[in-house]
Amino acid sequence: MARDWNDVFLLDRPQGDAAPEEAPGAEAPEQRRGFFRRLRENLGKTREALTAEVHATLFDTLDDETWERLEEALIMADVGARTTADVVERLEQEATSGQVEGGEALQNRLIDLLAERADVGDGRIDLRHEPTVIMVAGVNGTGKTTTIGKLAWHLGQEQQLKVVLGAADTFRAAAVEQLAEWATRAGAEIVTGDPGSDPGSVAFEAVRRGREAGADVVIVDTAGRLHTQDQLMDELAKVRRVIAKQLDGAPHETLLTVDATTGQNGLRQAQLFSQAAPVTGVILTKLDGTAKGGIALAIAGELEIPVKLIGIGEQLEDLRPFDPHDYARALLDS
Ligand SMILES: Nc1nc2c(ncn2[C@@H]2O[C@H](COP(=O)(O)OP(=O)(O)O)[C@@H](O)[C@H]2O)c(=O)[nH]1
Ligand SMILES: [Mg+2]
Repeated sequence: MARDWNDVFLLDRPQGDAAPEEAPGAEAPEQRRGFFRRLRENLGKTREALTAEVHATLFDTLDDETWERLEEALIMADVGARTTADVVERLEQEATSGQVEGGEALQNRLIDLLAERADVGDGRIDLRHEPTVIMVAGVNGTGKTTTIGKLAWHLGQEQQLKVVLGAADTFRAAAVEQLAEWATRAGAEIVTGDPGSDPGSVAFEAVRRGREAGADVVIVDTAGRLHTQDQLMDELAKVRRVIAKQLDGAPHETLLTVDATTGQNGLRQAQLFSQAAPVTGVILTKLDGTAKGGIALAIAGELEIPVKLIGIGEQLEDLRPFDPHDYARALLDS
């Protein structure tokens, strides 16, 4: 699973003679450590609560109450009923059969089991198409435009790829301006339509322009607010069809933004969207707020959709690849 940007992006780039730290997209290890430290801080409350419960249960006599209390604590942390039940059942089996002994070993095993459940599908983003088309969907306010901006920056500035952005959220003029600002920072080209114009035609034009300009990546922003859920899903399906008409096999990635602070509601959103379109990955945003954090494990574990990126703020450096093991450790560590 991906820990660094260079692990996330699957590129056809010839391996040059440059030292690894000079390769495009390489970053200093302290950047990753800094992000992880902030993630741990943000999830501090959840970690304290979970760790206290783990100490009160796994480090004590193991009985039925142990497993019930542990389940409750994980569900409170947003881990999701099914993932929690599976993980705790497995841990109980291993503990009663004597496979894993001792409080600390059980705690470590719990971290491993949670990480395993979250490690589903391919966490990478395949950029080997010409161009690769990424469609970003999600409920209004979950962080689509901001995330696209950050992603475009990493692709354009770090990976030195040519990026075209499609501003297919034509419902709000401000949405286009917001994306245009990010395009400038990222050194990306932007394709826009008139306010209120057809989102499909903007998406179509963005992909057309991407092909014409020999872009490496085209990222299409979409609207997340329509009168009804059905209308929203129809619109997304239409944008997808239009993109496919312009380029066979596209969109290659459909990424869904989920606001982590919405907890189990985020899980339901992901469920609905993935029924309407083949979602290839989730971007979990706002892990810097009141999020309990377990939702990352619930989405991956229950929907089998990989969480590819996580966001912990509004700045450029606040978006990073998701690593299940690091994440489980940030949630539950002594
Ligand atoms: N705190 C925090 N705010 C975020 C994050 N991602 C996005 N936002 C903010 O959430 C708001 C909505 O984001 P936006 O990208 O416009 O959402 P969209 O409607 O889905 O395009 C903006 O004010 C963003 O700056 C995040 O990871 N953390
Ligand atoms: Mg937006």
